[in-house]
Amino acid sequence: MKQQRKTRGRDLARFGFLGLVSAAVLFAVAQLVSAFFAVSSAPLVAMGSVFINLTPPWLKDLVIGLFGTNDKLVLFLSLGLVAAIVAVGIGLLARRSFGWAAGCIVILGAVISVAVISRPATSLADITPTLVGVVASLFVMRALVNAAWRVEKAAVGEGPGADVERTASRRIFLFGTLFTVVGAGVVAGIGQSLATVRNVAVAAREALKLPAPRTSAPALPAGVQVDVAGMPPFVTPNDDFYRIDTALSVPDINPSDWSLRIHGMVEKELTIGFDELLASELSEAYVTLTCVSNAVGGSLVGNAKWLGLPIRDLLARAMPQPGADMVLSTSIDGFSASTPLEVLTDGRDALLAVGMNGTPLPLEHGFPVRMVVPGLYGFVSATKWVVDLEVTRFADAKAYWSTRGWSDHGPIKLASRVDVPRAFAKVASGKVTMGGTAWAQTRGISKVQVQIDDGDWKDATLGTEASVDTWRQWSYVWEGGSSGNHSVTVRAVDGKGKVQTSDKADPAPNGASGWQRIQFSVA
Ligand SMILES: Nc1nc2c(c(=O)[nH]1)N[C@H]1C(S)=C(S)[C@@H](COP(=O)(O)O)O[C@H]1N2
Ligand SMILES: [Mo]
Repeated sequence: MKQQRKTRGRDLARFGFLGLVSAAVLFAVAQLVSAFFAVSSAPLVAMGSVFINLTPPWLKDLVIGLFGTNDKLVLFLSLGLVAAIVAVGIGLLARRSFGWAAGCIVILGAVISVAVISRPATSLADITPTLVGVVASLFVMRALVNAAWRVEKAAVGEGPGADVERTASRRIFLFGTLFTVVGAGVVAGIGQSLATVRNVAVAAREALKLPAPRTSAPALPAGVQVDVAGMPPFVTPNDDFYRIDTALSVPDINPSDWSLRIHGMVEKELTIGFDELLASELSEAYVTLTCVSNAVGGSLVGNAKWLGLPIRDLLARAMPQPGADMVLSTSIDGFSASTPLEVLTDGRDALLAVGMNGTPLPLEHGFPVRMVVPGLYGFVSATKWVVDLEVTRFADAKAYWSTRGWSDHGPIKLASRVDVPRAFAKVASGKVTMGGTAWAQTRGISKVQVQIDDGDWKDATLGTEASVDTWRQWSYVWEGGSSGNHSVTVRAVDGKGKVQTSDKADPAPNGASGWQRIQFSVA
């Protein structure tokens, strides 16, 4: 009886496992073939993207809050887990009926195909990788099912040769699945490398030489970087710049195919290509970007020198009509942002950017062209891989996150942060040099104050201001205190004299607020 149950368990495990392997073949083969089609033709990318689009604000907030910029990895892992469970189910079904299991694989293929077609930059041909994957998967499943049955039959076999057959059938199943698993891994790996090699944006970016700006950013004054060990650099290197977007795979845009259409409530609709953009009067500016999902004290903020065409120049050519109050910018991958027309025309450095810290935009940061708008959170302004600007009205159109519970306006809230010491750091006794960052883009920072434990608020020393559109560093020397636990709280005052509010707010729907307090201890 016990033995029987054990045997039955093994039989089921064998089929569950072959389901898993068959599904892996589908994904691996499709991954390989997708190198020759649109980026979103890869099943995991397409399914993940659809899933992201369905993400409600609380979930986005939770995932970004918990995992920060690892949010995509988390999505892939969860998706993989769900796929694995479904695959095991299909394998078990195959023991009852291969036909039904095959039907499930076909249905899975259909679901993936729908996901692929629903992506903005795909056509019908892009379901080819999935179809090839389905065929390969069915083929493999048939073979593994046969091998699994052979094992089960051999188990009850009697007479001469039965033992030999038992061993042989087990070996065939074992090596068959092993071979398939390794094969799937190799195929997926080759697919990954092929996709990189065939990526036109990578090559185009390397070949691109950006023109010099007509208007350069003023040189950074001395003292923007305060002299405190452990502070982040005043200008964030591209590789360290936070990345937030809904794109599971970075759009692969050939700049020579890129164009931007400006239309809607304009007198003169126009389209601008990449060469024309590069040949126009580009400006350069330091602008600090901030994500609305940044929690109090968080790191979804970065400062870079951007090179681009002032968006007001483009809008002036298109001539917005009276009554228009918004520009809806759309990315090639379907993301969109609603930016007040006024903000884009009031003279601030709102750029159609092509350069970041002296290089073409990195692929993840919007290559070849993105928007950068001082003073607004990224979700309502900083469209990467931008291809369309529609002049419209807030009453008539809604952007990506605004249809998912977030606000349709997003001015950046006055914020300040402690960078040194780190939370829960142990500092030596004696003087403690503290440092941090504060920002209130378009208004600037006029004062930062710190409070140790429950003491009086003390003015911090401000680093030099580069511009009102950039963050500002601060430092403070604390005389030190008794050994044991202490806390430091920070608050800022903006250039208009407004004090940062202590009212706590979550990131959704329009940005976090509240003072950051961190704990540390003196040795
Ligand atoms: N195409 C596209 N552009 C986008 C987004 C996106 O999801 N897709 N996210 C926006 C958000 S929420 C932010 S905070 C900024 C982040 O820009 P970064 O990744 O270069 O830091 O990009 C904005 N532009
Ligand atoms: Mo964001």
